[in-house]
Amino acid sequence: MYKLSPLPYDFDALAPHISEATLRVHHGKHHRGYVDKLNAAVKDTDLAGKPLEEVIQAAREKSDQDLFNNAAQVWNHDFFWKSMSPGDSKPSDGLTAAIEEAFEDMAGFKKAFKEAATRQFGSGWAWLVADAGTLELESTGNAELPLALGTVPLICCDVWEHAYYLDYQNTRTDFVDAFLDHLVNWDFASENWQTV
Ligand code: MN3
Repeated sequence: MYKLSPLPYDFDALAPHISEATLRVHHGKHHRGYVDKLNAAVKDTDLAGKPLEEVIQAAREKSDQDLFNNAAQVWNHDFFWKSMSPGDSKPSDGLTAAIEEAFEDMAGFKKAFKEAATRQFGSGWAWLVADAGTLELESTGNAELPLALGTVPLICCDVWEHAYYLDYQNTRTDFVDAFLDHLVNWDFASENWQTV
């Protein structure tokens, strides 16, 4: 059985940037729904109990879109919760240097990430990834994720409407600004950068 990972902080910890009401429905209904559907889909199959990454890969190989969507959305949400933290954090020296090389400075990074998050039409995700030691931005639709693309994700932002509608209604850009200015867990991003 796959489990719903607990949030790494309290439900009210990201307020006012993300409200307790949003986190409760996003984690307790949306994320839980993907976990439940994943468990139902792999029950009594040889994929039951396999690492999530293997399930995602197997679903892709056999073009099982339903299984892919639920497995990938569980992975994406686990990663998204870890991409945020309530406290102030800063990128490591190494990651700062990589940001300056790729985007000139932190303002350049934020501008580029915001573009990646807003050009994704409809539901999806924005990712800061490392590709062969260079930072890049990716946008993916629906449940799609960078795992199979050979890049290493450092952080992601959920840009499905359910991530921001209660707090920001239709203004995704305001949500992404709040994510970039107040919520990014740079300790997590820096740890992921170290594995590249
Ligand atoms: Mn979501």
